Amino acid sequence: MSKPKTQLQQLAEQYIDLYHTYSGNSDSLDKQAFKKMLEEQFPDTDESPLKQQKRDQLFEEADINKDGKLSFAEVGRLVAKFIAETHEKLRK
Ligand SMILES: [Ca+2]
Repeated sequence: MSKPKTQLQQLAEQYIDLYHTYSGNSDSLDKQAFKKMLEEQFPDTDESPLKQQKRDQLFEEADINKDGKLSFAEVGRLVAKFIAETHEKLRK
């Protein structure tokens, strides 16, 4: 019988699953896939023009190598930032 997975191993697998839900077989997220991810993972986000502008800005910031798509590592940085922000909020 294999050992139960540690919390960190489970977290890694969940992130990998999440990423591939939106990247499909392409191994990167384009703007459309990124939009879908934000809509589904943050369902209470409104769709005002301002929010769309923010989403585009978020995409540009996350796209470190400026190739117009988000790699596994680029989305990982965004998720790490989100986790850090959530942690900050919870500490208050
Ligand atoms: Ca990129």
